[in-house]
Formats: sequence, C-alpha cells, structure tokens
Amino acid sequence: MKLGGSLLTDKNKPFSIRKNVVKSAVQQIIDANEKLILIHGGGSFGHPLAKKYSLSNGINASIPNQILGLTETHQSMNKFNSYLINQFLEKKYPALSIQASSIFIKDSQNISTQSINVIETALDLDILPILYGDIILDSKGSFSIISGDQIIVELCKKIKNYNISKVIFAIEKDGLFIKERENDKLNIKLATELKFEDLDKIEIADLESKIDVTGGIKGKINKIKQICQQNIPVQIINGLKDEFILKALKNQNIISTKIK
Ligand code: IP8
Repeated sequence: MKLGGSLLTDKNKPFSIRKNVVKSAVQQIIDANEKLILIHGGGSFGHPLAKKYSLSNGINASIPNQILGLTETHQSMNKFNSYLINQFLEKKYPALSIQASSIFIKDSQNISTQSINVIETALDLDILPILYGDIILDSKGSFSIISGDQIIVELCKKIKNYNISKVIFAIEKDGLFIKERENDKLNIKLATELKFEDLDKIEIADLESKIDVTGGIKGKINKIKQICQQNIPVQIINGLKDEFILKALKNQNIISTKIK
C-alpha cells in the first residue's frame, strides 16, 4: 500500500504533517493486520526540497549546495518516516524503516538492488516494512529522486518469495477521474473499473496542481501500467474516507478505481 504524500502532509506548506490523517491511517493498517509492505510519498517533506535543488535532473554544478541539498532531502524524508514509524511502535506494532536510498542504486536508466531479501525477511518475521520516496544515487556519478510509485514498481518486479495480491494507492480523491465528451459537453466522472490497456486511451482529469517533482498524475499512470503488466491489480482509494484503508486491505467493497 502506498499512502500518498498529499494525503499525509499539506503539500503546499513545508514540513507539515496532517496528524489526524496519519493517526487514522496507522490505526486502520494495524486493525487490518495483513502481510503488507507500506510505502509513503514525500509530500511537503520531499518535493519542495527536491525542487529547490533540482534533484530529479541529476548532478548540476551550477546549482549552489546541490549535494548538501541531496542529503538534506533524504534527512527530511527520514524525519517524516520516523514520525510514521513511531506511530506504529507506540501502538506496539512492529514497523521497520527501510531506506530506498540504501537498497537501490541507479545505472543511468536501470535501478538495481542487492537487498530485496531484507524486505522479504522482514515479512517472514511479521514485521511491517515501511519505505518512502527518497533520493537515489547513480553509479555514473549522479543521483535523482526515486518516487514511492517507482519503489512499488521495483518491488513488484523483484519480490519473488511472496505473491503480491494487489497494490493500493491511498490518495485524497475517490480514484481516477476521466474526461468524457458527449456531443459538445464535457463530463468528468470516476472510472471504477479499468483495464490497463485503457489507460492509454482515456483522458485523465488531473485535479491536482501541487508541486510534484516525480511526474504527477502522468507519472503515476505510467507506474500503474508497469505494475499491471506484472499481473498485479491496482486499486486507487480515498484515504480520507471512513475506514477505506482498512476496507481496501480487507478486500471489502468501496467506491474506488480498480485497474487490472
Ligand atoms: O511523493 C518523492 O516521492 P513521491 C520523494 O512518492 C521526494 O513522488 C524525496 C521528493
């Protein structure tokens, strides 16, 4: 499950956690008590800093203090992640922070990891591994940002000891809204069931205008396609609605977008 950064933080206000939303999400995940990998986005802890230092575009000597900014961005995400981990530990639920920047490395285009085993072993031990959008180093002497969505794609490709039954994205809306033209009228409606091949044909109504260094809704659609290509269904749910996180984890019926 990915908890979106815009859900957990106020993306327009730096370093702001929506504490009630986090508290409720954590409680629902504990109540569900499923074998799960949790990922969270950057929100106001990641995107403003990553933008300030132009981290997604790699090393650039003309940006003052860029390398320091890289490490500061990681540390900011680490702080946000610690807050979340503590919420679980306070409720005596074993959650373990795993840093994408320590287990993944890039080689220009390709992302590799030697350490997927750490995640699988945590799952064997009934530990909830929590990863988050992070910086990623590039062995060609550069770096960029690895989004929570990209981490999910990598995990879907690389986890072998477990069958991933689905990927849930908890966001601030009921799912994917699409534009439909009827004669001259434009309707915007929630897509409840989609096939991943449809994703190329539909016109997404992007209702967001927040800072996003990792590709916004277009980037997300691209990642969803890559997840579905591994035969793993995707569900997009509204993480603000009453018990929707719990219900999605328990496969109960809720209003959402399901993509296979
Ligand atoms: O919110 C981005 O992760 P995302 C992480 O999942 C940073 O796109 C550091 C901006």
